[in-house]
Amino acid sequence: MVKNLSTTWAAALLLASGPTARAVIFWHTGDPAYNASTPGDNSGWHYQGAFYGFQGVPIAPLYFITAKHFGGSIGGIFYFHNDPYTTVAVYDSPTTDLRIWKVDKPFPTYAPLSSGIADIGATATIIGRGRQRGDEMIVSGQSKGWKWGVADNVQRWGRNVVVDELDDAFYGKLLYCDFDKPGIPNECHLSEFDSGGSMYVLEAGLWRLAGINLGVDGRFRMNAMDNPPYFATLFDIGGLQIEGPVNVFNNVNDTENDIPSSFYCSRISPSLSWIMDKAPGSNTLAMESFSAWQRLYFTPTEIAATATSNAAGDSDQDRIENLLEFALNLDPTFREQVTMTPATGIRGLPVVRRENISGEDKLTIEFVRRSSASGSGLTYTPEFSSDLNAWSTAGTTSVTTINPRWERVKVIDTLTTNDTTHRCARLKVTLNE
Ligand SMILES: [Ca+2]
Ligand SMILES: [Ca+2]
Ligand SMILES: [Ca+2]
Repeated sequence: MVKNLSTTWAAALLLASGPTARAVIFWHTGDPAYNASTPGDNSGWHYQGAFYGFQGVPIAPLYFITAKHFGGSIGGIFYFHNDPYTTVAVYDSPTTDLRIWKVDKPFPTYAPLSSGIADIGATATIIGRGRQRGDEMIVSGQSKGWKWGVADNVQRWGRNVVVDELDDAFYGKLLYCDFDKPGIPNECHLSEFDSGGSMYVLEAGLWRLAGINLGVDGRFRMNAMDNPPYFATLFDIGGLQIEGPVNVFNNVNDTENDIPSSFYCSRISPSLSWIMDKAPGSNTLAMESFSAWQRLYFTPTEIAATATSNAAGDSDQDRIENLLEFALNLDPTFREQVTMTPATGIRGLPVVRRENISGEDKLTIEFVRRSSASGSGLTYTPEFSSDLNAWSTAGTTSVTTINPRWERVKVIDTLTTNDTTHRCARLKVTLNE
């Protein structure tokens, strides 16, 4: 593949068959345990399943998507939160590295797909199970990045900014990110065994699958004596040689500015019609009941141990019961008490404020709510009180649709600061499942 940067050079790739994407690697730390648990923001982590040491993502009741290039065969087991699904059929994209597998029983829920409108320039969440960071690479006294380290198959997440789409003659339309120094918080690169892992972008209030990890730039060498060539996680390839066609190496000038290496994901949006054809039910929002949601965060063993996973449970010990984690778009496996951002928030505890409304000071309560069409079985009841004893549901309610699953609700109290000296608001959530 050829990408035009400040210099033009050819890039080879592939994160599985030989060098295919494995674990996420970071600019700012080589700690192999870093970001090996949920980011807590529902940005895709819980949709990742395990398949042959790689990953895949459920996209419809009976289908998951992954990379083609690492292989697999019918009868292979896909593990979704330790729940085994047996593959019964496979469909290969004719123009990309995407591959869809059919399984023997339905997934409880599945990932929303990106339409493509928010991909370019997005701060994406990248998830994979690839290698650790290896030895530092020094060229002419300057640090350039790191060679690949050991493979540990640990699922990690990072972030990067999607630079652009690239049309590759062999792999079709790709999204790519540059590994910048220092980049954004959690700036990451990919390596061998990250293949089949995923890129998610935030679109219309939901993190959606935008790409499947494919490959990286490389191989590299310092000069013809530097044998054999290798893959590396480089924030500056200046002064090195990069492989174009196999075994043909091109010099990259060492300029004043760093020339970052990149990683590539097979872009989902140009393949949507193929995906919907092969995976009926994909590109829709799954109906999400409490029991379906439980299986997105907990293993069958944890669900059997009901005190961990049931509505009253609080497995992450953040004092927010699972029912409220479900109702307010929180992560029941991530310990935090975050309040929703007024007017724009998509997750968090209700925000209660005193606001000046048309010249009078009143209490308001604002929260995210699962829509009645989303299958949640929840009822949300905001209430006001002057004495914590008598509670009233009276108020002026406005509802903003975020997406078909979520809406933002704001209720303005009927009383003003002239009517009462004390006023409180609360949100009651009940499950009618
Ligand atoms: Ca970057
Ligand atoms: Ca909790
Ligand atoms: Ca939590």
